[in-house]
Amino acid sequence: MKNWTKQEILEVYNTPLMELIYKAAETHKQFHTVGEVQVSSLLSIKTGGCPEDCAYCPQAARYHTEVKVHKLMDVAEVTVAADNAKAGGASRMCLGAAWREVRDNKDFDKVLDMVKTINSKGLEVCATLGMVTEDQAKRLAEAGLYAYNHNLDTSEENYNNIISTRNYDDRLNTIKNVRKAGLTVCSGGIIGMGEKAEDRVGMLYALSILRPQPESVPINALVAVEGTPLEDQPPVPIWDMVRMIATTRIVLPRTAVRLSAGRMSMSMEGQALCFMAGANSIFAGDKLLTTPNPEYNQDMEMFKTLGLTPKKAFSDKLTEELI
Ligand code: SAM
Ligand code: DTB
Ligand code: SF4
Repeated sequence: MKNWTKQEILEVYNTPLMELIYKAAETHKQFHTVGEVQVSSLLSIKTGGCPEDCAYCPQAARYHTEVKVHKLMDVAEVTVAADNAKAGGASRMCLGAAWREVRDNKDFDKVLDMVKTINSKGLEVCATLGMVTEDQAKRLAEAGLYAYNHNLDTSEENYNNIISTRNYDDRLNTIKNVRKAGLTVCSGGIIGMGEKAEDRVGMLYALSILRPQPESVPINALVAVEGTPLEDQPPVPIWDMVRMIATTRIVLPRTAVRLSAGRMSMSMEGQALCFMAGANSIFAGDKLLTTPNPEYNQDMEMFKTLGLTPKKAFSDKLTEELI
């Protein structure tokens, strides 16, 4: 496995676009099945009221956004959502909670029940619940969790311009705990927060030096939400998204690169370039956690037009290959 330097990643990132897409597509073809895209479902099981100050996030209690606080959902409601997701062709379901960290209480027991239930339906279950200890990660693994999402979001240098209530080491430490529990790691970030190309590269570098490397890397385009400090950020040019996905694909050849938030403002042609450049998955369903996402039927139309097929659950290469 190649040990990338920041300079080398920056050179990849700055490659003329057509050449970059071409190289990324070659890597994609070598390590993945062209045209296979995982349909993932996203559910906000606990919404809003979060004590953290992530500048991009509409769920932070301190910002005045339109998000309504909702306590932890019931297992029965989550079960219905999982059945619907499966019927819609999803092979992975991600549960998100607006928590700073997991606490050992009844709510956590409930989340463990949700994981058990969804896993028993043959879906890959992912959760993103904030910081976790090794013991908590182990309990999630025992309940049948497949992946834990914990994003680095940006470079270490830029981190405290975006978030002050925790630091990069806190994030890396949770990722370590997740690994020790034998879970697969999903960790990526956001572009369009006013960061420099060097920050995008710095984030990819930080992900590339993890051993094993993350099995899954979500690339989000900022959804600028009114009331958050980043509300006035201009939309990310589609070319930046394609460039970021292509660079991620080349630097992390075996990883599942996820075209995550921000598809509302992308054309089908723009998304096609993202798939060409190595994107392996989308979130389907008309809502992400709190913000809109393309209509399900529109995405299915896109799959038809582009000749994409939904990926089956648990068909990824083994973790050992990422070491
Ligand atoms: N509270 C947990 C945490 O922060 O780890 C889990 C949920 S949090 C909403 C999960 C991820 O969603 C964040 O790390 C961030 O990358 C992404 N996210 C949140 N708000 C976003 C936005 N407005 N645009 C794009 N991505 C966003
Ligand atoms: C990730 O990287 N993106 C998803 C998932 N992991 C949890 C979340 C996107 C959230 C977008 C803003 C919202 O809908 O609140
Ligand atoms: Fe809270 Fe997560 Fe939003 Fe940060 S990203 S404010 S930790 S829900």
